[in-house]
Amino acid sequence: MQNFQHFINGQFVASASGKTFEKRSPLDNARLGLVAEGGQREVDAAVAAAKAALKGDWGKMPTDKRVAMLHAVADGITKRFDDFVAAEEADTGQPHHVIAHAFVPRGAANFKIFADIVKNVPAESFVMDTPDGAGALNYAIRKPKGVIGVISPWNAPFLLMTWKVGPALACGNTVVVKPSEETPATATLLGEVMNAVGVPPGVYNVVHGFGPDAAGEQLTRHDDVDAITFTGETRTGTAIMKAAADGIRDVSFELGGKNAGIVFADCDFDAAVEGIFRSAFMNTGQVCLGTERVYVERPLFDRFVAALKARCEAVKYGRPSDAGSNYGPLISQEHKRKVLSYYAKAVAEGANIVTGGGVPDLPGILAEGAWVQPTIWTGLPETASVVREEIFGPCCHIRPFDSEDEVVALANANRYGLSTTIWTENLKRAHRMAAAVEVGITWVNSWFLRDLRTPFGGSKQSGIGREGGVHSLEFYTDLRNVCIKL
Ligand code: NAD
Ligand code: 6OD
Repeated sequence: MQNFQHFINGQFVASASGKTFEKRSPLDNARLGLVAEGGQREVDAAVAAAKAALKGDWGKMPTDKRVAMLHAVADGITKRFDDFVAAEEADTGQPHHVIAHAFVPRGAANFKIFADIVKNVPAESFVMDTPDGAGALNYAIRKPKGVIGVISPWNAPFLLMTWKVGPALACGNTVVVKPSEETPATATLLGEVMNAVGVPPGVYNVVHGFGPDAAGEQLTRHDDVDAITFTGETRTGTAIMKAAADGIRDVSFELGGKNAGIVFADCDFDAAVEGIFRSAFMNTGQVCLGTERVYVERPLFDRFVAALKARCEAVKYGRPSDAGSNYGPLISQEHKRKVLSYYAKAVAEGANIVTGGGVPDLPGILAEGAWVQPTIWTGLPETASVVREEIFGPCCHIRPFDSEDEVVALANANRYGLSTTIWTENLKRAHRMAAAVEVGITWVNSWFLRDLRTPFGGSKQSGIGREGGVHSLEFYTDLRNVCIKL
């Protein structure tokens, strides 16, 4: 049993109310620990600490020293790599290789890369003419925005939280993080690294708790929070945007997706099957970039469906520590109920179930966990709820198509616009398709291949703004112009 406390002003503290909530394992529903349940008092204390730190050593720190400190944070994560991996595995139950090769290393990289970007990106300047002929010089300076409220989800908790905290701190801000109530572990552990490498108190704060009418909402409504960066459901984004309207606070939103995977008959077949398998089923389908809608050019359709089915039926359920296990549970019993309700809806809507559609038969205590089968459907109209709505589970609907125009129209006929993955060996077609799909991120012959210097975010109802590279600086700094008459 582990207790997770808030991290406020460099100290681990319980809630003033003494309130806690349980964290249960997704693997077997065992109680893992108790999490301090924050409320207004903890949010007030964390925001006050973050505001004070802006005036203290952190606010006065030269950029070079701040950059070096963030490199030390990254190194501190790497030094405690096994602890971070174990913490993330306990919180999410996901396979060891996903966490150890993707999520935790990315957490460390988020500190290094944005520190380097801040150090190396020049500010713009313009020399202008003036009537007296002497001219004037304009130059821009970037200042931190202030206290950033970070609200993060549970699906890749460490990667997604540090993806915001890294650039926010690199730009000289301070942060108050409200991690998902489902995944308290890595945000808490990061507090230990912050202290170990000498990050001043108040720069990084964590308040645990729930969202609506609780710590999350209280953070987004706090007068001294200068901007809010949020990753999570589109519906939650709507609530946060309303809260941010009071005080005209800036928001950056990475929201839901119902992404299309598009497979042309000229693709590298094995690579496409493997790519779509990853995009639909990695992390048990709990990836915003996942492809719950798959469109396959008709000549390849039957072969592709059969190959993906075989791939799904070969997954190895198990604990992260079990040798060879490559498929984990959903995050919680609540999410399992949601996903299974969609599995039932698919049946009611007349789907052909190619594989899955239920709960696997697992031995012993694992039967108590949040496991569901990887599931493929065919035969549904685009109006079916499982084809239109984000499920955020290990499932996809596959539909044949006959032309580029048709598949573009199908892919775009959705309120979300986060990402697409396109599989084709025809380069001209790849360019045409990438320009035609209404999404923030297109991958061709790949998926979730990330270069942190690139813009990342969603179109339509999948988000507001872009983060990544210099785009993160746009959100996390206040860009000011200075005009000097020469
Ligand atoms: P969620 O919106 O339920 O919760 C996210 C966070 O918001 C949690 O910390 C939660 O406590 C908090 N929250 C909830 N209501 C709030 C409120 N009214 N005010 C303030 N905070 C509130 O999302 P989730 O279930 O944790 O994550 C899954 C969702 O996240 C999916 O929709 C997925 O597509 C999306 N997501 C998007 C991206 C992206 O990059 N676009 C990445 C990951 C996840
Ligand atoms: O890689 C990233 O930076 C990122 N934001 C990934 C999002 C994953 C969604 O589940």
